Amino acid sequence: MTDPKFAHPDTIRARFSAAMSYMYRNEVPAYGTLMSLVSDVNQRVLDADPILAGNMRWTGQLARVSEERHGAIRVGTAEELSTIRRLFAVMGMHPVGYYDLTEAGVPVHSTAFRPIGEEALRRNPFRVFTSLLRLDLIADEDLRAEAARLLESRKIFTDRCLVLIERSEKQGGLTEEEAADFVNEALETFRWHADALVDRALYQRLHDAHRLIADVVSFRGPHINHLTPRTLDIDAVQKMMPERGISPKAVIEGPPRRKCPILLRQTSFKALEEAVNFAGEQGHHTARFGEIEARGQALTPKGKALYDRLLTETRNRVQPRADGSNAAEYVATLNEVFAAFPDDLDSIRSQQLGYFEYSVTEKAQNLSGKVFAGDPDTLMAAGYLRADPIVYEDFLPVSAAGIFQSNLGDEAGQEFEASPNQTRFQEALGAPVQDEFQLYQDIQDSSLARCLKVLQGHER
Ligand code: OOG
Ligand code: NI
Repeated sequence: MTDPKFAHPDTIRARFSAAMSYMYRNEVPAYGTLMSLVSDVNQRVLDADPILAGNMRWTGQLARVSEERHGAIRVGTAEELSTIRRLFAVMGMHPVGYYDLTEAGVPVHSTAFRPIGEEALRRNPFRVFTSLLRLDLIADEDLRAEAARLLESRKIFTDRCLVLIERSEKQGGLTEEEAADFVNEALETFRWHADALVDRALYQRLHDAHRLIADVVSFRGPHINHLTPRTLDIDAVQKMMPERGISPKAVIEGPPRRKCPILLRQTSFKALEEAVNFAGEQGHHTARFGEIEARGQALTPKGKALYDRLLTETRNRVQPRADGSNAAEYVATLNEVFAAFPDDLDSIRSQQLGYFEYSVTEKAQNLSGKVFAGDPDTLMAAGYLRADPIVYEDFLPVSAAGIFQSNLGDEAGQEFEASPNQTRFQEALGAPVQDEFQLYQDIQDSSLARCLKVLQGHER
């Protein structure tokens, strides 16, 4: 329970997400163009598909979809990461999942800060994919020491922001006034700084080691590098982007288009080239880009394993080239291989491939007072219980690697020893990450228990 004298963390998160979106729109105008394209397409989809619109209203998603987005940042040190964790906690965002990107040639490991629990997710599902640079993977020892020194010397949080985080932790929340202050101060951490911390020569050395290292180490803060609206038809947006002057990456990451969408499909457009002042000398850097995503159903470990297997099989047959020259072949293969993944909700439910949220139907509600016996399948067949897919709230490492690569430049895929290290990551974070499967399982279990209680007359 949130103390009524404090602003609700969900409200602080919604305000912060809106403020971030406003800031990013001003910094990266193409993001504004993308937002309006996404909102046009979403409206068209909802107008054309009243069943989808009805289902989204029923599950409380209609209200959230136009406000929905994720962002991404990259930090340099354990101290930065653990303070970011405390900052996000003020707005009800907690670390979920561990993603190792070394396997894909990107020297970071990551988590997603996001709200937990159906209520908070319905109110505002804003998430931030947060990566920690793996300095230990820089081979050049001098450069590593130099990078570490730069990171130690920078301050990515305002003093006032740190005071407010601490106050929130001590008081158990922030008053309305403090919350407004906090949103402004927290935003500073994510702002773009055109004045680099380094001169051009050092930037170049960092860049040569890996573009991502230059992006993290050369600047005053972990600028938000993209902000991603959620679309209901990613293929339509992908197709229409060029009409609005935006050129997307070659293929959509993730599963193919399906009747029953699963997990997450994403596409992005290239980073902007931005003018940077390197200790008085002009130069440029590319870091920030745009992305859109379509979210489908969260999968169980069994469903996820099937997804992983089919994606691997697809990529063993065709590796999508960055220039798009084999995009059609890749998509055809993806469709062919994924034919093995059931594409109707009954099969997905009976084979326990995906998570569902249960609710009592209007039909049962209208017969109030009646007691309904039977197991969930019987109750569903009788039309008293319904099961809607739970939306996937997390990320996919192979897709994330594709997104990283598309905006880092295609030469950036570098070989690193795959070295997942969740223990080290959690030490840096100062807390364990939560298991995403458990969170979906909890939502499924509690929704079913609630429904059975109502239907069996224990609670009316
Ligand atoms: C993060 C890339 C991953 C996603 O949506 O998978 C990501 C980054 O480039 O920092 O945002
Ligand atoms: Ni993203």
